[in-house]
Amino acid sequence: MGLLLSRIHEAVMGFYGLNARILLLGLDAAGKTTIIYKLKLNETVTTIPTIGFNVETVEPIKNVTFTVWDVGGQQKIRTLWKHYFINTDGLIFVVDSADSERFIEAKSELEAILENDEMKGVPYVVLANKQDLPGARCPLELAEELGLSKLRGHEWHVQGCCAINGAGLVEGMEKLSAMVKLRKKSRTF
Ligand code: G3D
Ligand code: MG
Repeated sequence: MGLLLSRIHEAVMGFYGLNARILLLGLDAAGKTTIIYKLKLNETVTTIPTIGFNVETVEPIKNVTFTVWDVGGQQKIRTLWKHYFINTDGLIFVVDSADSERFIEAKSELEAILENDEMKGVPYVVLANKQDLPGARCPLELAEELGLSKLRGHEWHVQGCCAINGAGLVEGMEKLSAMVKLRKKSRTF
């Protein structure tokens, strides 16, 4: 295994012992599938098609499961989300940093997710993906565009990344596992 891949693998292992359930969401074409493949979890991705809604689950590595789907546009199916939100420990929200035309859409989808009762207090990492593309907004600019500092009630972090070469994915996973651990710890007391 290459050095980068083994580091990514280790970052996922950082969740070890936690029984963590992680959601990986974002608009279509943000880069979710590419990220999952980069995480080397691709061998057993199962797609479960629901009406207008494809949910991908990834075979757990140790105790960490990833559930992936495209959000956006379909108001009606949002009522289905909550079934997948139950017992979520962390959220990874992927954004195409070069697609500024869809920032407003991404922002409202992220807000809709975080407002769900099942997502109360769940920490999240926004992956500012496609940093390699010309015109990509840097992570801080993206955080500003999405109004992240105004969203209350969640620990969060914004991480620049390039899913194609894997840059930034380790850091993003490490941040998320640290936040998930902290929250789990605080809830056991
Ligand atoms: P999704 O699963 O969120 O819908 P995908 O998104 O993972 O299918 O990615 C959508 C397209 O964006 C793919 O291109 C993919 O290669 C590309 N992509 C993903 N991450 C990056 C990145 O970091 N940089 C660049 N330049 N492209 C990226 P195609 O051409 O296959 O549609
Ligand atoms: Mg996909």
